[in-house]
Amino acid sequence: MSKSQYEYVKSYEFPHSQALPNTFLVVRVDGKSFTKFTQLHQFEKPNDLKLIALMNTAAVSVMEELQGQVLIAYGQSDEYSFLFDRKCVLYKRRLEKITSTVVSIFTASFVANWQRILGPLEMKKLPIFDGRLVQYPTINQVLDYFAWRQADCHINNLYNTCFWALVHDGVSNQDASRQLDHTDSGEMNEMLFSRYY
Ligand SMILES: Nc1nc2c(ncn2[C@@H]2O[C@H](COP(=O)(O)OP(=O)(O)OP(=O)(O)O)[C@@H](O)[C@H]2O)c(=O)[nH]1
Ligand SMILES: [Mg+2]
Repeated sequence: MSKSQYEYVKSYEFPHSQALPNTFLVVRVDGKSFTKFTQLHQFEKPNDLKLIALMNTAAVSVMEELQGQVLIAYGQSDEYSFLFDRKCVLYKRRLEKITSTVVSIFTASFVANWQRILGPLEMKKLPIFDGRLVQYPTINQVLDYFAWRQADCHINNLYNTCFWALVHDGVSNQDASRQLDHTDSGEMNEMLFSRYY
């Protein structure tokens, strides 16, 4: 059978799926429904060191497989961001190819290293990650992007660490969240400082 009659479908692949020239590319992967996923596997709250090690291993796999293409990677919670240089020509800068490859390597490595890092913990549900790619024209925007993710990490971690510290003290989940709703970040910092130092 001739395949030529079908080849016209390729013309539907529009060039807009290509990144603009000379922009920095950031791919961020994020765990799907990890609120449930982490509960199901009873990972330690708010930070499970083994889960963090598994996420880091998956990120290293992305950097290794893509051989020098990723400038830096930054992870927090259930997400990881990967920065590609503005001169990057990987896959002719095709957005879907870059994004799907990063998500695929990350997820495959997460699954492949599960047992080595988490030991006998049974994988009760498939870990799924989504991915998105954003283009930034300037280095200042890239710096602001990573500052934004770090601020997110700080705020969430501060809140979560205080929340679970209160719960460990015997405060109910509801009362802990009610109490923290009336506590600003300075007070949360003080609360943790007095507890741990
Ligand atoms: N127990 C535990 N939970 C974690 C850890 N890291 C991340 N999480 C949880 O992962 C979730 C990440 O939040 P989101 O990505 O906003 O929410 P999500 O449930 O994954 O939902 P979608 O991303 O929209 O699919 C939060 O509920 C975190 O508490 C960890 O080290 N331990
Ligand atoms: Mg998520």
